[in-house]
Amino acid sequence: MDAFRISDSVIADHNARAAASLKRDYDNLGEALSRRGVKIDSIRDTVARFNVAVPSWGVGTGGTRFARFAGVGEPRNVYEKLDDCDAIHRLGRISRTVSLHFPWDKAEDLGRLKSHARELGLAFDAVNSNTFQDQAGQTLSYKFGSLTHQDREVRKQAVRHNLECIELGKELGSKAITVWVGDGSNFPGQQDFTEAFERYLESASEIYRGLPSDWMMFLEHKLFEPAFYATVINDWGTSYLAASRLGPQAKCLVDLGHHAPNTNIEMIVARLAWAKKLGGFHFNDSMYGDDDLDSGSIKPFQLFLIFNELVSAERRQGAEFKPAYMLDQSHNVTDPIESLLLSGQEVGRAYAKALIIDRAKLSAAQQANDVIEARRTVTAAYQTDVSPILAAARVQQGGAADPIAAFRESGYRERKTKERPSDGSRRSGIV
Ligand code: PSV
Ligand code: MN
Repeated sequence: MDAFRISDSVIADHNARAAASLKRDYDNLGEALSRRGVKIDSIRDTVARFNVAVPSWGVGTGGTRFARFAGVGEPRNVYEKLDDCDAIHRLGRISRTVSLHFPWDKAEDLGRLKSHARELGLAFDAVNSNTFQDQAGQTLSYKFGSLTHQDREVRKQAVRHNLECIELGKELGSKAITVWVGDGSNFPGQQDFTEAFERYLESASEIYRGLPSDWMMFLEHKLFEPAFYATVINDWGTSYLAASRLGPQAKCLVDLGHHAPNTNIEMIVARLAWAKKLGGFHFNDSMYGDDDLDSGSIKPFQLFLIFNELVSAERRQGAEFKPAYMLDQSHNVTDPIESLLLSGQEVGRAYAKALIIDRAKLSAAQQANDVIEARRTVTAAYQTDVSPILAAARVQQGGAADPIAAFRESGYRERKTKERPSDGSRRSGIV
């Protein structure tokens, strides 16, 4: 049986119903923006070129440390995960790429995986390694660490896995590997901080030496969890130190959920961008810790301020500035496809709003210490409803005016529930 795919005609019918009101809203916004010196078509076209990768592990229902409540019609293998990523891109038109996680996404036949992605018009973003869990049949355990483990043999095994991820990624056309390790300690005195960091640098250099010349290695820091007392790559400073030591192909990856509460993440972004060490992002949102909630759902203003720094770096550095943008979320109580559609939309929204900031006015206000005018300039952009720009960018590329409404109209989930009867096993997500 051929897998059900959302057809162009479902999207076209949906768009036909939305066309008149979208045109009116777009024209009205265009007029308001032109009074502020902003050309709406140019913002729409810039937003249309933006890409944020979908995490393969995000299309299945996630879980917490306590439980996982499986959804219906969940993908059962990497091919079905790609099918869901295709549905997301067909409707949302902001996620042309998929970020794979090994060994979760290891396919027997890489050629088949590659051609499946090609047929769907998808490409592969950074690959992610996993040395934070033990896998079936694995010789040595990561219970006390992986790249930083005291035992050289465990470190070698973890390095080998990362090198294998690079090989798999090469086959698939990826150009980067993201390395996150959960290594650290749970109690004071458990680990020597200096020795653990030195071991990390030694292992990471071995991975770095395996990078093809056109690849990047992204180092992802995280404050805590699963290590609850001290984590080896705990913050952006440590990540920057390590990336600098490794060399120009190593850069830092900022996952929005990996900081202490109230951390000024936009400032970290500015610093790393200035140092030319900002490699990529994992977008999500959080209230407390690494909650992995939908992007823009809790702190949309922070997301906008992050994009303000990104646009500012883009203007300063031009084409040379090209971080890899990815979502990294866990969907526990929503349909993962709907969460990912909405998240792509919110990331695009933050970008569009940052693009319409009057930067000349902002800079003049900053120079003159006109605090209120500087703030008003930034918030004027934030308070503008850019929804018509996002919808027009999507429709221009064949996507849906309202992706979630179109997803529901398409009957995709109902079809997948029939096509993919659950076999009761846990296929994706983290518990
Ligand atoms: C760790 O919390 C992390 O953010 C890393 O990116 C992992 O690869 C991912 O989550 C696993 O869900
Ligand atoms: Mn992450």
